Amino acid sequence: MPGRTELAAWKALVAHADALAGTHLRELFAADSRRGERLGLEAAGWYLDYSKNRVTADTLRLLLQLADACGLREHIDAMWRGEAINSTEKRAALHVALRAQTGEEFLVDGIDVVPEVRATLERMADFSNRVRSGEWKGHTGMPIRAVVNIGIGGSDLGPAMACEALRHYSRRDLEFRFVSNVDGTDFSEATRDLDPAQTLFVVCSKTFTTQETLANAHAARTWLLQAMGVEHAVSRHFVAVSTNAVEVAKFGVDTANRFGFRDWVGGRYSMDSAIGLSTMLAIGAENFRGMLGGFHAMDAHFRSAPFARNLPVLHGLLSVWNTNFLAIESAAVLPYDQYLKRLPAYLQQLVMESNGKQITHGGRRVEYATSPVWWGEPGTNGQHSFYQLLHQGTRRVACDFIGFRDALNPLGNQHELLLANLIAQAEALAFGKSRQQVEADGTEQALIPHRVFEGNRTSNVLLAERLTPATLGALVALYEHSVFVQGVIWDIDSFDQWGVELGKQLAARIAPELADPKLPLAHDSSTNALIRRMRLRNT
Ligand code: G6Q
Repeated sequence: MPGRTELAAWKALVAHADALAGTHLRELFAADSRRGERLGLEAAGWYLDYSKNRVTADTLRLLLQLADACGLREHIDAMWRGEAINSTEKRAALHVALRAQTGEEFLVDGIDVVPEVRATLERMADFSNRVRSGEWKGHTGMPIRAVVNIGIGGSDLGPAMACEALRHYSRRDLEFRFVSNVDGTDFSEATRDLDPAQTLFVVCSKTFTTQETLANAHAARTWLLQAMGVEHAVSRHFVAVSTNAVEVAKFGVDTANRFGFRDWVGGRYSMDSAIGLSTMLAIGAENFRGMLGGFHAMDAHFRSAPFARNLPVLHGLLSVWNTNFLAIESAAVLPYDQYLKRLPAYLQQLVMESNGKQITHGGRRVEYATSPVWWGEPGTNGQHSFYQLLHQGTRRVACDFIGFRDALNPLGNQHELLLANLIAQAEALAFGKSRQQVEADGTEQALIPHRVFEGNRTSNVLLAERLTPATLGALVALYEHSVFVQGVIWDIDSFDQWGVELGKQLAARIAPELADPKLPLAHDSSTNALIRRMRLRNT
């Protein structure tokens, strides 16, 4: 198969981007009075307005041709069939099976995995009902009042984001904390005001070998045992979520309290697996099922809608357009909802760990850019911080604005203010403010260039009626599938993460060198000097 840049659709897009370079969004809107509605699309409770992307009908037609030329339909089918689309790890990536609905079947190596998924969900529901009702007691007979999730990366960011996003639906008499960093401060600050007798630790680790998580889990064990005195207290205060039953048992967690999942669930795609146990403890089993329903609604849309009307497909293709043909190197996710304050961090991992790659499935180096840099903050806070660069900086950033029509916490007219800001920002980025307008304001001559906004800056607006477990699920599924679409176009494995290995190996070598000043150092001169400097505390 020819490389991506050899495809006719790719070449046509390069030429098309050139031809479109001088066209401003103002002209595109002026030429079509219905553009704002025509370039809009609704699915699974979400409305995407993509009219403020620098695209025409031709752009979309060529992007859809590119998708066909890259075999997007076949790749989606392969994912759903449970094929080993994670080519470097030779595994399926079947997170869609985690939200399968009645009657659906997902096969991995010829075995339907849905019954096991269902059984795990039942066990999670039973356990969380017991904890939430107070039936589950700690070692001294007291009910649980605080849940501390210990995990990192994919075993932290999803539940941490979801617990925050769905706080409105959560039990307010249960406290939820998340410990991920190997920095002892994280654990110490998370637990300093907790009562061990009423604290439950949920240790989340797919492998149960992750250095940071094991260090924190051991710290938690020590913290608990110092208060309880007896080893068997552990079984009332620790549960584990892991694929590794052997290591969980070695740690001392009762195997009855292990919730499993399979290796076809990648860490950053695992928030709706048993890794979501803390989320279920917070919002209850019914709401968790509601969230899975939202994921499933977006899955079903992604699987069946024609590409031209397919929300994740268009979202992904627009990202490819921005990245490869408009040379936009960065994307900001800007949720206008305080509950979504952890969404940018969650998406950073989902997007950049998935598509921050440079080697194709076939082992060749790519000749084009892959994942943009993703970042963001909730609005309106970001407006008083980095939006200056979005509007007038020399770099282009593609923005995703996210908002909800209904306020969960209505307070005077604050929700209208919030939404007005969201809509205004997208408008300002696209249309800017011309020199003539600035002059007409009577602006002092010297300030005119400073007050001009050139506009023509790309954004998507994603709107839903209300932040619910279902709309959150659908939103995450939208991004998961968008990332997949981009990975298919770029011909990379979106489901591995070899890039995190080297640092881990070197840290494992340096840790003992820091601890023992007598060990000889054989790194480069900078690394040696840094190690020596940090050893000083020991000498
Ligand atoms: C996610 C990555 C990574 C992983 C963490 C934690 O896709 O694989 O972020 O989730 O390294 O791994 P464990 O769950 O095995 O502790």
